[in-house]
Amino acid sequence: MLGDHRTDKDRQLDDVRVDYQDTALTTDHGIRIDDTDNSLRPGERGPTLMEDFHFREKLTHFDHERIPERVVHARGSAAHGYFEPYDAALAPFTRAQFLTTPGLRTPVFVRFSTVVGSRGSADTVRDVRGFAVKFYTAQGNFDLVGNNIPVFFIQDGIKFPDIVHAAKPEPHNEIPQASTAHDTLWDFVRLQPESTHMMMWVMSDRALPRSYRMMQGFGVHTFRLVNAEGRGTFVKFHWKPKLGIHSLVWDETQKIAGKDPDFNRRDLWEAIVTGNFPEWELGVQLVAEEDEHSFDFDLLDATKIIPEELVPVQPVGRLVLDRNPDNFFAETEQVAFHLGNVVPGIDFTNDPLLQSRLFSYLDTQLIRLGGPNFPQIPINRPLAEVRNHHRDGYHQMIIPRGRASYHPNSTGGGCPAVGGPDAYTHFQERVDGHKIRKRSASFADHYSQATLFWNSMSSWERAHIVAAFRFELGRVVDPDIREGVVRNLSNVDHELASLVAAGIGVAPPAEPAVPNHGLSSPALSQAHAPVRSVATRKIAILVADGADGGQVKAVQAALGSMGALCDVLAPRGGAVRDLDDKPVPVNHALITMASVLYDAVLVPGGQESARALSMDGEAVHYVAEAFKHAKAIGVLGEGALLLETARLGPGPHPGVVTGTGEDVKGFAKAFGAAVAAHRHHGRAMDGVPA
Ligand code: HDD
Repeated sequence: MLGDHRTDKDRQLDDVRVDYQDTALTTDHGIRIDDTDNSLRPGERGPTLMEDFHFREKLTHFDHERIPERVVHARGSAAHGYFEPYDAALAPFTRAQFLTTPGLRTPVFVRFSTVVGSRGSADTVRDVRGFAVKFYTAQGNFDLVGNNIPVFFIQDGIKFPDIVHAAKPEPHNEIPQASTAHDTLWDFVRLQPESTHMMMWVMSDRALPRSYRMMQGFGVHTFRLVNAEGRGTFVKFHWKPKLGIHSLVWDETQKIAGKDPDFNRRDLWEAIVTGNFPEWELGVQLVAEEDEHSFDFDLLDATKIIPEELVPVQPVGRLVLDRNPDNFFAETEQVAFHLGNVVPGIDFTNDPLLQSRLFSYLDTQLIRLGGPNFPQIPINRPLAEVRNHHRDGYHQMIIPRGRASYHPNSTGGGCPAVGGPDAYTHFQERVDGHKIRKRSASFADHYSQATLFWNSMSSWERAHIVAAFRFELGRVVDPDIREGVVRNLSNVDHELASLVAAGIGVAPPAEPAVPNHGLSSPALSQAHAPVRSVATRKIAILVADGADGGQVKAVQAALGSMGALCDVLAPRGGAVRDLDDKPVPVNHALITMASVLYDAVLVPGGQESARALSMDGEAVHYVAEAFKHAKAIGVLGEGALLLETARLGPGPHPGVVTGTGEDVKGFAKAFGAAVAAHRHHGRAMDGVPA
């Protein structure tokens, strides 16, 4: 579905879009084909003939259909949209016009991904999520290739192959898929303490986003903005989701991985199809060059954040995704991001992780996309004009005319000309030093910010982190590795390490040399995420024959008007009959879905329906499981029977909303508020078997 406007990128893609309606089948060379079901053979039972050019072409193309998947971030999905700055607030800091021209809509293509799993792995695994944005600006493409976690595992990119090898499935048997719960990753972690801060984030709910639309994005590195006078300002980029930051719970993610491995991909796709365009706000943290050394961490160290309480995040613009790709391979798979794609006004810093990426992204596209002309692939083509002396190579798509393919030249009138007001000029930084392989002493503190993160968590976030460490380390076979990690964690917080140790059969660790510093950063906690909204939340309404059809209609209308998406589920597909023998249309049979695919469950009244559902293990499980996953549950009238059958323990329970059925509107309001709160972690739910 198209958004309310078309971008220049969208129009550029028109040139290569192909439709097949009312066309005839041809070979790749345009010859019409009379039969594509039978190969050419002498006699009906004879061998296939070599001269069957259509057969050969069809099979050859098929045989060569796959390209290497991305070495990391192989699984992803993407969408088109636009970015627009709110105002010219950044004009004193950067020449980048797309950031400083109010009302200017720059087309973007955004790809979200998991990191470790292969292309066909499940969406909801515990992992970092990629958040890569290609801005097609009038000054050329700018790629902001970030993640949903603001720090990284390592400080120097020379260690990237090591961390990725350790995290990927183990090399001898390629197990486990899309999971870090195995020996090699944790062996790396215990031996490379700089990864501790990142592992705290990965063990937190940040690694289990409810939706790409409900997660933050971060440029991670400190970049540099450069203004017209050449003055630099350090900058960290942040994306904040309009719908707030929300996560799934671990048990739920594992079940979704089986029930709907495309959960996040489908969510993004459907949100755009239904016109609920995902939106984020771009924010920046700015640090003047002269303040470079005024923090107790190094701005060039990608394992550190700048706490928002020290440098506030200044909102500068919004990103809206309003169009799904036409073709997954042509767009989502072939898009090539590269940190080195910067436009005038944005520059790098000497962050050694950033510097290494400047090499890796270009290099990887050469093997993945098969040669140096990948920038000509439609999704990668800039809107800005491309003119240079690069020539030839596999799959050259343009026909460069004239004799001059060198500079300087007179045969081409000296063109393409060098320079001009829009030309990129690198920030002039004085650099001086000996050639050495050494980390700066300012990169040496690996624990303070891990502790800051832990201290900033609410009690339920801490419980989830401890459970995640217990799960992951519980799957580690080598006891030395488990112990090593626990020792490491003790430097973060002694109680954390002791709690983890208690769950994995490791002796409690010794008190660390440096005690917990006691500092926290409230901005890090999801418990403080300000946005509560019912918009696009999915609600399962469970019915059987004899349901109160009036109630079903009324709650659907009330919740729908708040922006919720309601599905009616029943033991069978099609329709059930209500109290008055009227049909209630059913969206899905219970067995084709699961409570884990919804944000909340609601059971309307109707004695016969409630009785039938309470005898149906599938329906009872919906309620018990939603309870276990801290989701809102609503029951009207006789629907309460399901709460009893699900044996949830004595109420009232936070987030479980009951109503008599007389005031459906009032009930819907209270239930809507419970759904908007996302989860109700204060419940006593450990004893519920689901
Ligand atoms: Fe990377 C892909 C994000 C460090 C090397 N990376 C890739 C993608 C994202 C990130 C979102 C997927 C892009 C897409 O959707 O196509 N990577 C990050 C972040 C990092 C980071 C936020 C740390 C701050 N990456 C990093 C390092 C290196 C790489 C240190 C190597 C030195 N990353 C790659 C790569 C990939 C990639 C091998 C694989 C596919 C691709 O580039 O296009 O070059």
